[in-house]
Parts: sequence; structure tokens; C-alpha cells
Amino acid sequence: MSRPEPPPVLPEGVDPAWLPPEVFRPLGRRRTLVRGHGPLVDTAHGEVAAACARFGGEVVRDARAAAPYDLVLDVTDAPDLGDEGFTCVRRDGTTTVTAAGGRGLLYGLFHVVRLGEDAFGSERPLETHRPAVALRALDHWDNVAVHPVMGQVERGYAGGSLFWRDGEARGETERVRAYGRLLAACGINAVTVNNVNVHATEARLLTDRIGEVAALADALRPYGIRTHLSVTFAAPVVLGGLPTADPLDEGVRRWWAATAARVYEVIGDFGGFVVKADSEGQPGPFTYGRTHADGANMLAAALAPHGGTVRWRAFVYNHRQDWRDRSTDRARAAYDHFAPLDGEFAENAVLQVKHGPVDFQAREPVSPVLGALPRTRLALEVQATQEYTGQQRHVCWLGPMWSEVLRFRPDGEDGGPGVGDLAGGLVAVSNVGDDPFWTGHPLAQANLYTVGRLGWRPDTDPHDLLDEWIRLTFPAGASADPGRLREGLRAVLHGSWRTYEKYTAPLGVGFMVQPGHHYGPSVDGYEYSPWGTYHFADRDGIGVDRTAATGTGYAAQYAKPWAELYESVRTCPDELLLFFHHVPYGHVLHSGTTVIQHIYDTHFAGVAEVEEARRVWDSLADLVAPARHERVAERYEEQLRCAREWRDQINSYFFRKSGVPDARGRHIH
Ligand code: GCV
Repeated sequence: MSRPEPPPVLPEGVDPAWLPPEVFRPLGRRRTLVRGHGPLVDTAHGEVAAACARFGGEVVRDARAAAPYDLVLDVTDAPDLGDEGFTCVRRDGTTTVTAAGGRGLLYGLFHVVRLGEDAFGSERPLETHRPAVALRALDHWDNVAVHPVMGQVERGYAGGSLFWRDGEARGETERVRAYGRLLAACGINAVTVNNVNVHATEARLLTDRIGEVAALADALRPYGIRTHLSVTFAAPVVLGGLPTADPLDEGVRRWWAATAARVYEVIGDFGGFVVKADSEGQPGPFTYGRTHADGANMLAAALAPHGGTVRWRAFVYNHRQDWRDRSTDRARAAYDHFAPLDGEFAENAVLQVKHGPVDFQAREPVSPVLGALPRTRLALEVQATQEYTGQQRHVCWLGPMWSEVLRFRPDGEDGGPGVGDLAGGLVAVSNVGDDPFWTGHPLAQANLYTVGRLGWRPDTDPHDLLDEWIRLTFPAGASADPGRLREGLRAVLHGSWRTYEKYTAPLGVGFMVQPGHHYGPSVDGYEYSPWGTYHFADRDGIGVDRTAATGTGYAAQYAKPWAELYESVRTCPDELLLFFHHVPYGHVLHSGTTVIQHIYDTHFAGVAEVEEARRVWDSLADLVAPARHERVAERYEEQLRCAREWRDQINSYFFRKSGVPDARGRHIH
């Protein structure tokens, strides 16, 4: 029986983010016909019905008559649209969204919501929308039990987990449904519900606690979200009681096959496994002298009969390096491990690659792994949770960074496809928790929204997506001066990533953060540590020589045009100079200034930009709801304090090392 599935009721005090009721007004004032069957069509129907109940329109299901409707949402036989695509056209007073199935219809409905009144104005030519990237996932690094060091959510800056608390499932179905709804509205279609570091309690989600995962899958399914699970490679030993987890052992393979089959008995549309293996202490195939293709393929074989996928992370490196050892370069590790395995991975195995070669720094080159495995399915992993970009206490909108990565062409600027075409998956580490604003910092919602929408169109100008987020989150009708509000929001968000970059670690050198929690400056915090993240500053210069000629050889992992560009200090882009080269402080950048003067200038400028952003935010007090305004204002105080600390520590450190005074005579401590 077809009937509307009512949208979730948002728990008291929880922010509606980019789906405040007002954005449904244009839809809710009209006559709509919904045609088609299935649970996701019921969801779309429920959305329209709720909007009509609020704003006075009417919705009809499956009527035959074609007119007079303002909107027709129609599931029809349109195989070329795929499962998620849709068309939208406005002709003769009717807007028609056509899809081949419920998922596409739901995405089409949210497209109409984004268009607002424009969906119902003058005629609109037929537009076809299909997501460029098939898998658009959020990985939650949520622990079920509170971890003694990492807490409930590893690298989480938005409170506790939406899914788990103190070792138990929270069971807050409406909130999880509301989350799924927000994700569907920005185009995300998969969620991993637990941390890639799989501790003992979390491991059991795969077996005796799978029912708790099934409950989450039930809550997310009505919005087209498939549920994924991080699993430990050692599961056959720690859960199955087998003596080995060797991927080529028949008993181990049988155990995984049976375990996967049981998962599918309870979650028929289960997405698949995510695996962090042989990385930062997690178990993996190296223990058994096997390759990562052996490991991934064993899990792929277990999932294949059920249509599941294994996402295997390429984040494999030696985290117990001796800092004296100049021959080991962490940046090289993923390529060295995985490039030789190209062509060996199963059809349903996806290699999940961090966007840069090290670890989500504010500036890194694009990982060479993304261009090195043409016969392997790839997913790009970015970090929406702001571990290294201000931990959701700083405004740092990452759309431009992710867009640069997605547009990067591994074969060279003039040839070959971009990362956005090569990667079949875009995975963001989630920045969401149980905070009433979902993301801790209310403006960090823009990151979540942007990453979902980039998965649909990786070549979109991210600023257009930001405008979309602003229009939805702050609907014009709800503000006394929408123009001033929009300009203010743009002003504080547009350049915020570059501002962050300016007051933190310079010229791509990265990792000058405090060890452990990674917040705030500590120039030498990781300099003599085993983690492989060094800057090698001395009295004469700074940076890591990663050239093929005299350094670690990392630059040669790229295709020729990039390898040549990065290899030469003359052509290497300024913003990556210290990632690829060790240079004297007096080295003159393409910008015409010296490295040391650039450090001073950007650190002063970065703080000035935060001061200005805080001033702009203050000026919006009359246009933003008080709770939201206050939360952001508080965080600006902290951002400014922290930015000043960065400026003063970095500038003092390099002044003391180099002895070179600031050419503009500003005060350095
Ligand atoms: C989940 C970084 C983070 C870790 C994280 C790891 C990863 O090292 O600091 O918290 O672990 O990346 O991506 O696996």
C-alpha cells in the first residue's frame, strides 16, 4: 500500500540546519501529484504532505489525470537515469520531476526545494541530474564505548555520538532519521556508523551486536542512506575464536563469508565494510606475510554474493619511525604500498585514499596514489571533522580545498581526467555529533553540506554551493535584510580556509600542532617523534627535501608534468614549497617575498583577517537567531585567541632560529 512516510520530528532544541520549515513553503503552497511505488516514494510523498499541511497546498498520490498540478513527481521507466538520477522541467504551468526509482525521486524533490519559488516561475528547460560520484559517504569515527584517550567520537568536535553512548546504542531513532533527511537533501547516500579504529566493544557490532546496526540502518533507509560498518581485520580471531586471521586460510575465508551472510540476513541493503589495516596499530595482512590486495579481496569475496563493497583504506605507513632516519618518508608510504598492487583488487573492493599523502593538513599536495592505480576502484577521503583545521572552534570552510583536489588532473593540467572523474567514491570523515547544531560550530554545517553536493558535481564552483547552503539555512523570508546577511556570511566563510592556512603552518610544511589532540601550535611538537612528520627547521632554513635528485624521491611518484613541476624549486608552487623543498629563509618566492618575510606577513595577516571576520559576524547580530549568533560569537573569541597564539609562536620561533628581523618592524616576541 502506498502511503506517505511522515518526515521525522526534530527533537526539541535541535537546529533544522539547511532544512528549516520555511524552505518548504513554495512546495507546500501548491498542488502536487506523486506517482510511483516503494518506500522512498513514500518518503517523498510524506515530505510534500507535511509541507502542504503546514502551508496549505494539496498532494495527490497516483491519480491518472495529468492536470492541473503545479508539480508532478513521477517514477517511470527511465533506465538511462540510473537509480539516483532525475530530470526536471517546467512547461505549461507544471513542473515535472521524473526518476527511474525512489532514490532519484527523492533527490529530485530536494532539487525542487533548493530551487524554491524559481521551480514554479517561468518555463524551465529540461535538466538532467545524475551524481558524478556513485558512493557519497560519511564515515563516523564514533566509538560505542568511550575510549580512554579519544572519547566517544575520535577527533569529534560536536559533542557525543548520534548513535552510541557509554557502550550502548542511543536508540534515538527520530534524530537519526532527521540526520538521514539532512544528508539526503545534500546528496549523501552512505554512512559508516563506527570508528575505523575498531576496539573490542565496537568489533562486536559485526556479530552479536549487529541488531543495533540494523536499527540504525532502518532509521537511515527511508532517506536512501545505506549503512556501512568498520570491521577489524582480526575479527576471525577476536570474535570467531580462530587461531589466525590469515586471508588465504580457508577457515578464515569461510568465517568471513558466513559472517557477511548473517549481516545481510538482518540488513538486506547493507553497504559493506570499511577497513583500516596495518595502520597505527590496527591488525592487517602483513602479520601473515600477505598483501593488502589479499586482505581486501578476502572481504570482497565475502560481500560479493550480497552486492556489498569493501572499502580498504590506503592510510598505511610506519608510525614508529626513528626521527633520525632521513631515508623514510611518510608521504611516500601509501604509494609505495599500493601502486604495485594495481589490477589485483577485486571488482567490489575500493581503495579509499586520503586527499593528501600525509594526514589532512590544511595544505598538502594531492595524493599521487589517486593517479597511480588506473585498474583499481578508488574513493577519495576528506576530513569534514576539523582535526587539523581548527576543530570546529575556528571557521574554516573547506569547499575550495576539496574542490582543488577534485579538479586536480593526475596526468597533468592539460591531460586526462580529474580526481572527481577518477574516484567512484567521495568519503568525508563526519563532523557531526549530538550537539544541537549538529556540527558544534554552526558554520561548520557548510562543510557537511558542501561535501555532499560536491559528490554530485565535483566540478561545481564551491562558492555556488556555499550560496545554496546560505539560501537554505538562512531563508530570505526569515530575515529583515537578507542581502546584508548573505554578504556577511560570504565574507566570513569564503576565504576562511586560506585565513586558517595563513596563521598556522607555513607554505605546506604542515604538522606544527600540539601532539595528541592536534589543537593549537607547537612548532617542534612532532619534530623528534616517531610519527614521521618533520619540518627540519634550523638556523639557515626549513622544509623537507622530497625531490628525486637530492631528497626522499616522493616528487617522482607523480606523472611527469607534476613530478617536474614539484621537483624544481623554481617551478614548485609557493603554497607547497616547504612540502617539497628545504630552502634558506632568504629564498625568494614567486610572490617576490622571502620565505621568512612570508611567514611573518601571513601570520600577521591571518590574525587581522580573523579580527575582521569577528567584526563582520558581530555586525550580523540583528539578523541571526540569538542562539546561533551567540555560539558563533563565542567561538570567534577562541579562534582569535588561538590565531594570536599561532602567530606569536610561529613568528617568534622563526625569528629566533633565523635572526632575520621583520622587514616591517612589527613586534615579534
Ligand atoms: C581514526 C589520523 C588521526 C587518527 C585517525 C587516523 C586515520 O592519524 O589523528 O585519529 O584514526 O588519522 O585516519 O585512521
